Amino acid sequence: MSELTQPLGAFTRSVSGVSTSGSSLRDYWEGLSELTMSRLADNWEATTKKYREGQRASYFSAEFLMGRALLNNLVNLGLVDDARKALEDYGLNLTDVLDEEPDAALGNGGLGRLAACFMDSCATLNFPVVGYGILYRYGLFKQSFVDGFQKEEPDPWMENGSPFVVRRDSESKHVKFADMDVRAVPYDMPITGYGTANVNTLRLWKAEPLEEFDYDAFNSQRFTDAIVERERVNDLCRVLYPNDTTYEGKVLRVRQQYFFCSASLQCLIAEHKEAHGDIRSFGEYNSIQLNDTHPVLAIPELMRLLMDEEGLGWEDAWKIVSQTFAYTNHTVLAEALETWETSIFTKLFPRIYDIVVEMDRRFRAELAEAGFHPGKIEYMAPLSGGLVHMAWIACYASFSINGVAAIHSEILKRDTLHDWYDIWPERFNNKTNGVTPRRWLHNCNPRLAALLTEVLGDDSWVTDLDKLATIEERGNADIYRRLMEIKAENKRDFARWIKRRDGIDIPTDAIYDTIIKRLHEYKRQLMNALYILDLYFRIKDNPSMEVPPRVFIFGAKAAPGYKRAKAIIKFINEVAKLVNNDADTRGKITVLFVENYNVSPAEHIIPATDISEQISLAGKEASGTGNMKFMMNGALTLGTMDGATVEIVDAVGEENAYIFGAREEELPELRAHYNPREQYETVPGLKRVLDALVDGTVSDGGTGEFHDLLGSLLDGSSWETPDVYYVLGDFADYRATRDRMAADYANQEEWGRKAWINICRSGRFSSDRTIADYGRDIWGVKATPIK
Ligand code: H2P
Repeated sequence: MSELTQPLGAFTRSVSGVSTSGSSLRDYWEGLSELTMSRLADNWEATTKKYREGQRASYFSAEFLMGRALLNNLVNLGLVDDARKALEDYGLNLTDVLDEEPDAALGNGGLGRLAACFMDSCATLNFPVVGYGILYRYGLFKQSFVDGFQKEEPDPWMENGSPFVVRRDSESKHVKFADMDVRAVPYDMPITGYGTANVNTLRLWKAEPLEEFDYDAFNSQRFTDAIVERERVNDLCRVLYPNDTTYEGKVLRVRQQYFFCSASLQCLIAEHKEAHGDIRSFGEYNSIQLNDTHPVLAIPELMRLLMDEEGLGWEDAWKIVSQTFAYTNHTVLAEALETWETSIFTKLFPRIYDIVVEMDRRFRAELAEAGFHPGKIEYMAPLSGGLVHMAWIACYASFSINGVAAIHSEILKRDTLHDWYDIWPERFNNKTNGVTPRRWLHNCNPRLAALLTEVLGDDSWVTDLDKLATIEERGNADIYRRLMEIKAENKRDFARWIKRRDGIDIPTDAIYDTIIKRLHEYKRQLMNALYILDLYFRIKDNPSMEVPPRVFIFGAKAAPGYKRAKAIIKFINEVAKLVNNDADTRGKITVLFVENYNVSPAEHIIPATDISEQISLAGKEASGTGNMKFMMNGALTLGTMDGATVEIVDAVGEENAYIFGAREEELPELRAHYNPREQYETVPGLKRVLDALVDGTVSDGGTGEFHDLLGSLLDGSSWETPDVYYVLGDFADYRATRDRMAADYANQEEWGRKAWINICRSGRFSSDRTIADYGRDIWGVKATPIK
């Protein structure tokens, strides 16, 4: 019997209210989770207390894409083997129980997942950092395919409670809007680290009515008024917004942003005063990292709290504010530069609007004094054209401004934020993203983890990924063979998983070639699908053509309002239908579009993948983080010189990756003479696949969406130039490179050698490195172990 058998039984009975034999898998999951919570409680409390004493940082983010918590916590507490044995004592297996946990999908994609990796690294490094966000009732929507079209359904991930979220009523705060007052109730999630007793905190706020009911209204028979009012407050945290919001969503979105910023700041101020007495030292002890512009309302809100609640004057308050905030930009696309109609501000919080007006006045005066051109001042001002410019406020008030990969940070300085860089070059810095090697290697790929530990002689790589560099030279034919065997076993696991999950059969003896990320035109999933269709036609033309068997894996959600992205999903599904059902190509090429892609599916897909598709148009993908997860798991990158792929290539050498496509610096020149129609006519294969969009080969179900897709590539429209993302321009090189890569796979030893080099050189893409950089260069925090 395992040490955990008895307590597991007790916790499971207590959640199910029946005997262990009558308890469901879900009850066991909950029981084991409660048991885990009981094991970390004391250290959690001790960590929280200790962190309040010294210098600390807060990570403000509207998104935290956490995924599942139980396995991660069991690993960190060293309880995996005991838990497995305990469950066996009840006739159950750990994997089945872990599968009961819903993903906490409080994010849209890379930005939210980065925040989650950061939480993991902060805890592992014993850094006094707390994450602050929103407890959405519905996380990212659940995706299903109906006749190949994406359908969205709400995902009530916490409807049955969550053992890993603890409500802390006593620390509730009061957040005021002009039209409503709400209670902000914190729900805390423990963040365990690897190889440490420290347990950090992610604090997610939920909005509730100040009083559960307006009893007067209720008693005077106005039931519905009372209930409507209550629902209005509950609406606040109901849904996570996708990146492109409609006008109706905007007011609510701004409300959400202000809500969590205000509550978090009130909390930080109260804790600071308790620990240090004087509010004036707030900026010396606190750094707040703004994860994109979503939490930028924290800037005027901190001004308000310092002036209106703490009695400071503007100058003193501004000094504190400009010591406190640091801003991270995550994209050069339009969404990087959130702007809100001033009417939203005056409606929701007139006082915040007044503060922004005063900021704007001072900013304009400062620049005029320094001799700036009025046109430039107008462009850079916090308020202009009837809009509040959140990114400009962030740049004005923050002492640090960073991009998320070297190339991206350079583009910020050169283009997106060039005017600010001109004035305050010292504020700009780069922090290349990273991913946690616990979730994305150690936990999701145990076979590879065991091999690395064996070769290194210990498992110190789990918290010091650079250690892998020291074993690179031990690579030999035997290691490469074992690596390929591990990959093959992971493929068989993955095939079993997808069979069980979705009832789909896929070959296991094939190259697994994967693209998993948010669906966006710039990420060019369309180019990938066009290649597959072209390959299909080539095999049809020449059935005896030698092609290594390949499985093309997709995972992607499209924002519900993003029509063209949804059309691309339909197109990929159409290609899958065509290719998978044709006897001429069956077994040779298979397309698998994994429904409802999320963190947990990624944990199955990545260890099984051979080829990591990172094919965005150069200059558009700020960093990418999937590219790093694949590299750590021995997939080779097929990509453009974009985002962090540039640094991956720098680490492994171009000979250990497959790089194609226009370079960012070449594009302006290429574009000047670019004619997509000419590509269509002259690039081999292109005409046929593009025609297939509209000649009946595939069907958009009569929606006209494929006509629109084709039009966007060939003709553009009055508001956009044709082929904005240069799909046709890069196609020929993509095709040649991808063909060459597939052919190279035949040499397994050589492939294994390249995979080994990728794994061994992935150290710099650990989020431990990233967080150490933030801690040292921006936050000034130090490791603060409780033991
Ligand atoms: C974004 C960028 C990625 C970047 C990530 C984290 C917004 O993620 O586009 O290039 O790696 O932030 O910095 P995503 O597209 O996946 O939502």
